[in-house]
Amino acid sequence: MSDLATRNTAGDLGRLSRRDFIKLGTAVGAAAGTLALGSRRLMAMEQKLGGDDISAVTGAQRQSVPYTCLVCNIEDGGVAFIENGRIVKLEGNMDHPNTRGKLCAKGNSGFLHVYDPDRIMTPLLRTGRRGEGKWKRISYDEATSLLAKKLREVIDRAKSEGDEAILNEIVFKWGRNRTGGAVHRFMHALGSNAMINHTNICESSKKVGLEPSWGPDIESCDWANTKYIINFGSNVLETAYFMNPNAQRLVDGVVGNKAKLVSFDVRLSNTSAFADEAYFPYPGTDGVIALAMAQVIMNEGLYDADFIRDWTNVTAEQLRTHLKPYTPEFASEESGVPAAAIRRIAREFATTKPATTFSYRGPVKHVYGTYQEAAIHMLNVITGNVEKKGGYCLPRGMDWPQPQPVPPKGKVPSVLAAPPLYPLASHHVSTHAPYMIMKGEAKVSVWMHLYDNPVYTYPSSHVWAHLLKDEALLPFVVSFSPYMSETTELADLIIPDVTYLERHDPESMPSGLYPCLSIRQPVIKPLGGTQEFRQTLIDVIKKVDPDGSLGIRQYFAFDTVEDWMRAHFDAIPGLKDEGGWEFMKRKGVWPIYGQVDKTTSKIVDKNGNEVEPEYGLYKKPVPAADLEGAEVDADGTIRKGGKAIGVRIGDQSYVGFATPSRRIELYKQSFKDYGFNPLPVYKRLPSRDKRSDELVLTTFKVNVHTQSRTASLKYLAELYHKNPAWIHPKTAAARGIADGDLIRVASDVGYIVTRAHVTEGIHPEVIAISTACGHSAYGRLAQLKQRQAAADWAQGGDPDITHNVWWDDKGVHPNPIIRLAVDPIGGSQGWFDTLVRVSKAEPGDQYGDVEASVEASIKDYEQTLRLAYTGDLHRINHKEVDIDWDHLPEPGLHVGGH
Ligand SMILES: Nc1nc2c(c(=O)[nH]1)N[C@H]1C(S)=C(S)[C@@H](COP(=O)(O)OP(=O)(O)OC[C@H]3O[C@@H](n4cnc5c(=O)[nH]c(N)nc54)[C@H](O)[C@@H]3O)O[C@H]1N2
Ligand SMILES: Nc1nc2c(c(=O)[nH]1)N[C@H]1C(S)=C(S)[C@@H](COP(=O)(O)OP(=O)(O)OC[C@H]3O[C@@H](n4cnc5c(=O)[nH]c(N)nc54)[C@H](O)[C@@H]3O)O[C@H]1N2
Ligand code: SF4
Ligand SMILES: [Mo]
Repeated sequence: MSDLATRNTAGDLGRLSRRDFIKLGTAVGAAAGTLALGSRRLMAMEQKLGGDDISAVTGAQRQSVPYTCLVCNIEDGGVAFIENGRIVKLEGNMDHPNTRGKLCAKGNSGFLHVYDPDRIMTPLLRTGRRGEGKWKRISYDEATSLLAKKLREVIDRAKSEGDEAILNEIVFKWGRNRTGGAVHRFMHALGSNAMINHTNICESSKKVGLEPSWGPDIESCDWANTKYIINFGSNVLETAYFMNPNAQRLVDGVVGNKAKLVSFDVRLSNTSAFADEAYFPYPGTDGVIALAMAQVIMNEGLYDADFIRDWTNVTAEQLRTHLKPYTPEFASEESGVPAAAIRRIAREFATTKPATTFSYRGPVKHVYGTYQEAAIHMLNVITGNVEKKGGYCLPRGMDWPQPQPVPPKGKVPSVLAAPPLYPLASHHVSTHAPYMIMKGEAKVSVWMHLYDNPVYTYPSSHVWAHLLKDEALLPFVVSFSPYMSETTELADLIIPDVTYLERHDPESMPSGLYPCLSIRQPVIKPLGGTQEFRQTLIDVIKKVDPDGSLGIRQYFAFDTVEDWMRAHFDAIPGLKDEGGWEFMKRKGVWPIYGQVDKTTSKIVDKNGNEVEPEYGLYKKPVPAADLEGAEVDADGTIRKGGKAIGVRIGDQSYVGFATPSRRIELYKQSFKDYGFNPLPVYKRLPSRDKRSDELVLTTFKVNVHTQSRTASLKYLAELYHKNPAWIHPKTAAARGIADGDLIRVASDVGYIVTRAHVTEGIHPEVIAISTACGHSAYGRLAQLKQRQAAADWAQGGDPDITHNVWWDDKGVHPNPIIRLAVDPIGGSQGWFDTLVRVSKAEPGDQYGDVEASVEASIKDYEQTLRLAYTGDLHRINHKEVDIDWDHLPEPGLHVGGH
């Protein structure tokens, strides 16, 4: 009854017009004698989202500036509201077609990055031993001169010795790089190819499972219009790629469109909790479940025969033969998911149209994760759900031109960037860098880090600390971080970047079905004379090559950072006519497709009609000019100049997919060339055969934190700051562990001491620990040292942090005990394969204790190399592949991954 009453009231209020509000405001205001202010405040209450905003305190109109979020990497569109030069609020940009005016909790809290009292406000030069915490403040001018001098020394040595390989001693490692090509420009200008990113600890086996098959590295599901979704190990509602835009549309689909959601996760994630059906497979068995579903679909004739015939490089018969071993009963034995459920879900998926899968790190962060992704992808292909409304679509991003001239790549491939034993791993194998350097396979003179915290974020993270402390192996280490992270504190020189709200970047993220470009721009003047990374690059290059005689300076001929941005955006047809860079500064995003309908949240035109996204991209016609002089093969492939440019079906010529045959290549010849199975297979992992006293350790992300970056944001830390280990009641009871008990979690490289969170929401053979807590650096709040004095390079204090923190548990970080184990195909770290022994803490154990051995991790490295295509275990694991094992391609330096 009261519920109804509340709703009625809300309904009446909802019908009040703007005029009514102002009238009301005037009356109230007049009575209080504050007419003008009263009405303005009330106008603030009825603000258009993303539009005008008025301070409720002073009545002042706030300035609004659009930007692109980067609290996580989904790149939502935002609008910052500024009052007296200070950011007071962030909101979603209503013009961004995928964000639709909504930011998540992290996005809303992002301005705290700017005002983090422990932010590094000046370049710092190390004065004590590495990691001792002794720094000297220097100017940006001194800092960029020092870095330029170190780089120039390498260049001069390469010249005098006539050996360009020396240039690869300049190494750049990034984690989150959203610079729109700036780092590549910088490194290639210097002549080095030695660039590595974090993608192999992120999701690279997903990418390698998809790219050779259909071109891009990810899918974009049409959540809102679908009728059936199978989620394999992604946590769309709180993490996952495109988290905020995907979560919005997942809810639209499930609630608004009555789509069914079936979710596979080893624990009850918030996404699984929201699903119609949730399953808890044994870790690393999603692939066999997908293969069994594919078998059911093929055997029962539920597949899309036309799509397989016209658009793949396999026949239905070939698939049926390949899938023969993967019965639902076999999949059930491996995964623990009932065979009847596998069969029924397969039938439902194939007969409910449209349908789509979505998958993220759950299936791929295992050794052989590439096969798992390829198997899941195949379900969409054989049911013909690809690029359909409500189906499994290609990602839609947009490109921007690079300012001319663009430097060519370095002349010599880098062994760090493209390890020879991983020829299919097109996204680097960055976990291997420390081991390769320790073994003398790569020499480093200058090591630069951007947005990168391997001492916290990598598996066996202690190995990175070990490497970074070694001044012989890494003689000069530079960090561009504005925060004193676990990694940055081991640098020699820090040249702090500004925060994402104070700098320029071009952006495009395929976070929905509407492709768009967006920008980052300073929404306020960078605080305290700090300088953005892009400017630092310009300054360094100008100092490396002061007179242009090295031929490097020409690539950085920008007077200002804004000139650089103009060069990107003023050259885009269509955007240029609307004002180019000036348009982007005003709107933050382009194109503007329409507006967000207030009741349906769909993008509509000015008449209220939905602006439908484009579907069927692969069916666009090949341009007539391209067809001139082209030839058509017997199988319909259109070729020109030796290259496939499309597919001929009947009398139509379609562009097809971005693969060598323009079809979806479920059969991957490149895999076979190295002795891997060209079609997706299931490989039983060692974790499946574990001892009964062992558990599989899984880590996961939570909705209000991003990687290592947000523990110092008060609003978020208050919501989530400790991470006890999830453990099943039966598993806990067998070890005498009760909820809240201190426990030891030990792998073969070390142990941590943490607490137990006993819950039924987890597979009994799994223990799960969230990531984002347990910092040993990253400012005072992250370490719960908020009462300590600020460092002298920081911004000072924030009473909300020094006097208003009620919690006394910062959590325990699991990464030191996570074992290195890499997928030999995609080169991706098997995060979820570490076996651990869990027991009650031992006498003397303290909460937060961590022990980890570098020697043990080196053994893991040697072990994982045995799986690489040249290794002995590879042959044993791929006996079924019909290949001349004595004539595998020689490992060699290759250009992949540059
Ligand atoms: N809030 C938030 N959102 C983020 C990020 C963030 O830091 N915070 N980071 C962004 C980035 S970089 C990424 S890569 C994405 C990652 O997005 P997700 O992949 O969605 O997130 P994860 O937590 O890494 O892992 C997903 C799930 O896999 C489960 N899992 C583990 N092993 C298995 C398995 O064998 N099978 C199945 N089915 N499930 C398993 C875990 O329990 C976990 O719930 O998130 C992005 N979005
Ligand atoms: N146990 C466990 N570990 C994981 C994961 C997991 O699921 N479990 N997930 C993994 C995944 S998916 C990923 S993508 C990686 C991410 O790993 P990383 O890319 O290493 O981590 P981030 O925390 O995103 O950012 C690293 C650093 O960027 C710097 N930084 C922050 N803001 C700025 C800025 O404005 N400018 C500049 N220049 N620098 C800045 C800070 O020093 C910060 O520590 O972590 C992985 N680690
Ligand atoms: S998901 Fe949240 S933090 Fe990530 S970009 Fe979007 S609003 Fe920002
Ligand atoms: Mo990631």
